[in-house]
Amino acid sequence: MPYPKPTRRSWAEPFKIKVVEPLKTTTRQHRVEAIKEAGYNTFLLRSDDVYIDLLTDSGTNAMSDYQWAGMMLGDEAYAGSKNFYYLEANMRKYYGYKYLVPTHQGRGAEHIISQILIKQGDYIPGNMYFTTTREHQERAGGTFVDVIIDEAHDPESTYPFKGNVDLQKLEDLIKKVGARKIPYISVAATVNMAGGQPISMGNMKEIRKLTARHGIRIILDATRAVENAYFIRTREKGYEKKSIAAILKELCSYTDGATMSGKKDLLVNIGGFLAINDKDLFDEARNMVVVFEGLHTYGGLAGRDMEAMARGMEEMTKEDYVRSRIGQVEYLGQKLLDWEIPIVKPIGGHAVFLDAKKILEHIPQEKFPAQTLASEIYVDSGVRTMERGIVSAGRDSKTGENRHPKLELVRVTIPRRVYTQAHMDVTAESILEVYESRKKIRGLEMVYEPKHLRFFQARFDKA
Ligand code: P70
Repeated sequence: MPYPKPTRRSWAEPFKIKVVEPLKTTTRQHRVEAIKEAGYNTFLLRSDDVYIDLLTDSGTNAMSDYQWAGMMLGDEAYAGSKNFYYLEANMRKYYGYKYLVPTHQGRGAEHIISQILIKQGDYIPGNMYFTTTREHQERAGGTFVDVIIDEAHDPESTYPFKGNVDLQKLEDLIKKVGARKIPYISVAATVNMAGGQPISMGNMKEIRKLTARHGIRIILDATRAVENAYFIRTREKGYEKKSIAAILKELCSYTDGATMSGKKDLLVNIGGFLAINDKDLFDEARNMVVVFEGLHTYGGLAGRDMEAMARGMEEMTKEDYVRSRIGQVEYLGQKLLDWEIPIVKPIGGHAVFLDAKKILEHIPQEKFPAQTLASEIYVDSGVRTMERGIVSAGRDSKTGENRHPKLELVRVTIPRRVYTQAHMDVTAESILEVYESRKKIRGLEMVYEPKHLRFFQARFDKA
């Protein structure tokens, strides 16, 4: 009997499952009460009340048997653990920087580099803000200046490298405030708040040229640089045949150092580091880490955590892994696009970002459309997502006024190697359900606002 031949898939998850963690389903009534209790903030839900957890890809990854085996080799010495030296060697091999300072996670490294390099009254340009990064820059007395290209603020633009720095904006800032007031430019790869969008190698080279002329450093936020490398390979001329590992190392080679949240690319649950080429800066960083994190050979981590990170580095650049990782995000995003649900285009590396401004166009930004949408998706299915809009943007540190970001998004974030394609289908169907009943949805009002990084603990009520 003739039958329609399906198009053959070119990839499947490059692993099989050895251990499982049962998921819990809940009733709609239970979820209505749980989200009310949580002040309509998905950060305040208990994970026990969540079915599919797409809050973040940070520290939520599944480690491999190779990493778990490494955990047993943890050398829990206070000083000079062998796991540290292995991590240092692998950092040099995969990222190419000279010196390593381990930290408990990414913001630990952001704290140290900000305190060392930023003086009161300095300016730190960057390709869009990230919450913790900007917070540390401001605490050190600096002012963050967004120099990302305009396309990044437009969810509809399909420009392939929406993470790029606008060199004119950077040059204008240098002219305006003078290079001496710019200790470094903070360049993220990929750009989380823009929708997981990559920066091109060509752009990075141009940034290097421009900053070299003015003696300004480049500090890379390498948190998701592997995913960025994949986009360079698939989208940038001249890189089609290069390995992910070679692209990653080349990208880092144009920068002076990096802050890293190991909880993403490194396929672990905790950990981070600061990497730097300058010996004097390294000495200062090593001096600071003992005050805030721990001795310079563990930085707040157990030996086993450093071992898992070192082994994660060996797995993160494997071609089949990266393709399936980004392929899974793409699969979910494409489903939503097929149903004409507004999302940020192109589909990002670690998440699909729903355009809450468009989906809930009847709710003004002051009534928190993205916060509202995230809580509605949770009530519909128990799928947990995250607000990335006006709540996350916080208040201007000088005027105290609310910032009004152009992007009002809900991030549907995919942990690495954790969920299956069926989980993606269930998620997409829930988003569609909420999308179809969008006209009935009302906004929220904020009833409690914490002082720092308010999105984590803010509470809301129905408006
Ligand atoms: C997320 C997490 C962390 C992160 C990042 C980039 C590009 C640095 C860090 C900090 C966790 C998070 C953080 C703040 C608000 C919401 C969620 N991103 N740079 O879910 O690293 O968390 O290890 O200190 O994405 O995107 P760390």
